[in-house]
Amino acid sequence: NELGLVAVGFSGGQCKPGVDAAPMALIESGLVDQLKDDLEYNIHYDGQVHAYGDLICEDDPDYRNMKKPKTVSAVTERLSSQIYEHAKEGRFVLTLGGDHSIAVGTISGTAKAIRERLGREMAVIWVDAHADINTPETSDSGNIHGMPVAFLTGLASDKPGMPFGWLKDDQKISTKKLVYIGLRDVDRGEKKILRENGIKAFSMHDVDRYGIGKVMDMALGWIGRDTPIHLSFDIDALDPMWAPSTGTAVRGGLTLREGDFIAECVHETGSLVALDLVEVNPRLEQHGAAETVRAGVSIVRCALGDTLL
Ligand code: DIR
Ligand code: MN
Ligand code: MN
Ligand code: MN
Repeated sequence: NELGLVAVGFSGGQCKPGVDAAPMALIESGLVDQLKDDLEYNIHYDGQVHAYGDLICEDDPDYRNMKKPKTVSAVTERLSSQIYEHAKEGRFVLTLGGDHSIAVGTISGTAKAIRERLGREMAVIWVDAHADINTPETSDSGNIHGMPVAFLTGLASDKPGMPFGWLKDDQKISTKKLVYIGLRDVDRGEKKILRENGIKAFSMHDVDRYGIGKVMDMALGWIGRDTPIHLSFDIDALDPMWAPSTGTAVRGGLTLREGDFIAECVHETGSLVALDLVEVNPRLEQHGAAETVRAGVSIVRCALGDTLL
């Protein structure tokens, strides 16, 4: 049970400071000790929360409507190789964010390692209130945390030498192997992208209609048995009742149990190779911060094999 842990204290993919404090808050609440002692993982961790100070670009003007393109590009490129180094050793990779722009780094790193090690194309389960599949041109905000899926699937790309030009084909994923759960705040341009590319998405409407048990059966059925899975979990998928301390909270979300259930089901497949937990912002809410951190710890424990009985 080898686990690579990467703590990413990065907030440059959106505008609210504080999301960089999440990895330390999660670790201080006992997450790493629990993974070691309760779940018996052998943890490979460099002991740091990476802030990538050397990569933060002072002169970083908007490019194609993206905010801080050079900084986010440099950080995700560095993170991609950190993740790859763990994944190529066959370790499970746990990334504690940070905002969701960091998924450009995490998913590109595991996708490449899984191709090389197993000769397989990896699937991604994206649990989020948002689809994060804006292209720079469809984005209203310019925040790159709303765009990672577009770059990872090749729906958006940059030429070599431009910000996300470093992303190569072997680091990308197929739109056919992507599944969303929990969506409820999807921009108009994103709806068009989802529709035109036939991307599988289970919104909160589907959770209401079928229940989370059936939704998970359908989501995992779409991916198919034995396909390596990267789970990217945005804490704002949970209802603000359970996770209020996040940058773009949206009402009408998953209960904490539904979130844990998703993580449990993905663990049970035996095919989970990596997990991102992102967008916990312990600086936003006076009272809700501790609760939000606790919800994050719970999701990670469930994805890593903790069971109720
Ligand atoms: C919005 C919000 N769709 C955007 N995205 C968020 O800025 O592109 N993603 N909050 O988590
Ligand atoms: Mn997100
Ligand atoms: Mn979100
Ligand atoms: Mn939004």
